[in-house]
Amino acid sequence: ANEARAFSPERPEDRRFMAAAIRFAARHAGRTGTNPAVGTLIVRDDRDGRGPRIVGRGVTALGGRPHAEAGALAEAGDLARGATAYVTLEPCAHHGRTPPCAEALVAAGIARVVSAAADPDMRVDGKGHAMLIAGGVEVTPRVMAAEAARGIEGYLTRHRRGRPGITLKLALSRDGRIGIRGGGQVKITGPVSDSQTHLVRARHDAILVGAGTALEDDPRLDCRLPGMADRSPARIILDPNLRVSPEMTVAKTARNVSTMIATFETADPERRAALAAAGVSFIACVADPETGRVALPELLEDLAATGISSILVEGGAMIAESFLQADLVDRLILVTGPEAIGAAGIAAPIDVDAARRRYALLRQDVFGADAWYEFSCGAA
Ligand code: AOF
Ligand code: ZN
Repeated sequence: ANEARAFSPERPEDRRFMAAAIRFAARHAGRTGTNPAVGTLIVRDDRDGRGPRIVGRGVTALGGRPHAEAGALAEAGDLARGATAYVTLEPCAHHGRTPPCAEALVAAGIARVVSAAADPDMRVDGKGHAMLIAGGVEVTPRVMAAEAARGIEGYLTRHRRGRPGITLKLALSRDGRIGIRGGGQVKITGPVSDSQTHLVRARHDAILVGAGTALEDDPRLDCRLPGMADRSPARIILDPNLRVSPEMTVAKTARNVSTMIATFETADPERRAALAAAGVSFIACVADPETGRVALPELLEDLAATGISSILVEGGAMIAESFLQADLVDRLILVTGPEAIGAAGIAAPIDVDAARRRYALLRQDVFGADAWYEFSCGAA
């Protein structure tokens, strides 16, 4: 209750500016390393009849530093004095590689801070707001918190659960199949949803597929949107028995795009050496004592420890099923194409109707002849 009294109430214009700050933050989504992509807008109202105007904008820099507030304050200069800062995450309170943003906001004379998502990082977690209030700044927290959290889901999940945020994406034929066993890469969706998929790839730290998919499709697993070649996430191949060979595309391009194979320690050492020589790195995994398959929670924990906050799981019915069964999916994307595959097809582990019953629908779109559905699966 004390805390509530210390905060100042939301104002009518707050949601509009916070929404803009969230959109601004999205520019660097997936490109800020282990740091969340945060947006900051500095807004002042000189009460001269012109209404509030934006005098500074900032987004967490590529790689994670400097933080968003620094850029926005630099752009605003003296105009920051007496202004309101809209920040999509609670400003930080710790001396890391940069001084605390809360301190910088106070020093610049910001009169009011409106923040969205709470920061679970133990070094912040309420201390940023406290530092601002102690410095005489009015604070209005949790404005559009859910919307802001959605943009940094991976970061939040890594902090709260010690594993990366998981998005599972499945392309389904009209009759609910995801491909044909032994049939190679089957085209299910059209070009518009395919470019959306590449955009989704760019927003994740890593793409994960099973060895089966890798062997069947020999995929590139990169972001092929024009001008976005450098946005390709790392590739993770779940290959416990090391079946991937050095001749495959992922291995041949491992020098350009970080490529990791999750494999049992018992995997063939010669093949391992050949892949390593091609630039592939390895992450050791253990078997689930019951199923004999890769123990996913342990693997995800290890991947989080390497700094991976978000993973897009893209391939293989078995892999998809394992993630769903283990309740490890935070976001589910289902894209349905117009054609049927027929009885020879591999049945999807989940379809749109089942997903609608189980999860909350976040977004629904039509891309060419395809339908695109996004569900939120967890408590996040
Ligand atoms: C902010 N603004 O733009 C971001 C913040 O390693 P450091 O020193 O950069 O600190 C990382 C932490 O900073 C990260 O875990 C999160 O708590 C916060 N990120 N904070 O005020 C920003 N990206
Ligand atoms: Zn900061």
